[in-house]
Amino acid sequence: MFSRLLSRLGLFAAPLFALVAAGCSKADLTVRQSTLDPKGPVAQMQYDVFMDTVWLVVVLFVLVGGLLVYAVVRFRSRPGETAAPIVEEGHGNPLVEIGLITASIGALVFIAVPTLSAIWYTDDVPAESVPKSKLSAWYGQPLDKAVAEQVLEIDVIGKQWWFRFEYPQLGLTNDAKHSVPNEMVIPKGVAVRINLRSEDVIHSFWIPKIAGKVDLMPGRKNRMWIQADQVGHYYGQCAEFCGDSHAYMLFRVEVLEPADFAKWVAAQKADAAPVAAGSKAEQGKNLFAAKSCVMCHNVGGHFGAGAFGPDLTHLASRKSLAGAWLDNRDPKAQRALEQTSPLGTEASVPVDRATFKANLIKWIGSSGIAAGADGQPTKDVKPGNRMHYYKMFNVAGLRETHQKLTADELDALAEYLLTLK
Ligand code: HEC
Ligand SMILES: [Cu+2]
Repeated sequence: MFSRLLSRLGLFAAPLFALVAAGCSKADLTVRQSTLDPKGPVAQMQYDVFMDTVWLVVVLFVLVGGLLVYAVVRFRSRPGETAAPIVEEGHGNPLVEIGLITASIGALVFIAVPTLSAIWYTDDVPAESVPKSKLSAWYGQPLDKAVAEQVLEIDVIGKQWWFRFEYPQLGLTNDAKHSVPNEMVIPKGVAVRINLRSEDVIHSFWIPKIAGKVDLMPGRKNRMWIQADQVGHYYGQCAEFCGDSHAYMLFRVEVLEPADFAKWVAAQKADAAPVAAGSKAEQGKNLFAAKSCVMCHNVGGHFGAGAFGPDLTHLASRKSLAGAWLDNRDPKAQRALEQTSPLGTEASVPVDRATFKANLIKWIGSSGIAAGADGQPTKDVKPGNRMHYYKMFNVAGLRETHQKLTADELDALAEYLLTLK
């Protein structure tokens, strides 16, 4: 009887165990967006709270489940036994009741202490991390000492469906025509305060291996801090449903050695280099002005009007495109590296020019800027994306026509954008 019970239990338990075992190999836990592979103090703190809770719940599960199984087995009716009389309802055992209430409170306190301290810890940069920053060096000129000893501040602005990053202390802002879209770059081992805002709806900022998630709310400034302890390439994601292309609203975090970070800042502040006269790129640059791209995009040194879409001044220095949805590296080489690298996904292969160009053509050609075969805007890459399609008046008859880009025009635009290092 008892063994039959056990084998029945086993029938249910076996596939469950198989599932758990299959889902939990070490490689699976260190995938691109894994909270179980923390790479900085904030993520580590969040992981620790999670594990505290898991262990407490495991203990409770074993205790309660064990008592239940014991009661079922011990008090089962045996063959030949007459049915036991139903136990009369009584007040119960006060000692057991008080014990259980005390144990429940104890369990809650056990979870509350690390949870509350983690909430305080993740809210703002702890005092001991403050004097480490080297803002003056990164800014390229001496700063006031009071300013120089502040932590590095990054303003993160959520838009449908991409992130804009601004570094107010370093002069990399949208107002200064030098904002950084889609790929946030930070120095290794330095505390960074993140100020979160939204220019439209609610978004949420999340880099599973480094920290998160905190919401970006319209009309409100939220705050968190991060620090990454390993150089590398990390994957982030909007974690609050924000419309059609929410699932495509990714971003990247590039963690550099402080010296490389200083070089990156200097490069970002430079204007775009002039394009060679008579080149395909020059043709693309002219199209960029003629085909309304300038209305939404800034290219420092070339055009300076657009602020609605991402700043493209240093587009060609980025590893991804369109809210980090399209990867400009060789995807096969990157996957292979991620599977073999002992560090997991932190290593990154360099950008592949052919992949980058194909992505640009795919993006511009399907963004609604170019009309599809039926004359209607196409939006394959990111459904509903805000890179709009303009209806133009054609000179001959002042009739509305759709903005169409030929394959040659797309090629020229891509060649131009690829010069924006
Ligand atoms: C109505 C404004 C608007 C116009 C006009 C416009 N864009 Fe965009 N563009 C956007 C927005 C918004 C995005 C971000 C889309 C997203 O990721 O969801 C974008 C993204 C891009 C990106 C990817 C940027 C990145 O950092 O990943 C490129 C490249 C680009 N546009 C090129 C062009 C070109 C070339 C033209 C002209 C043919 C053009 N855009 C016209 C608004 C515009
Ligand atoms: Cu979102």
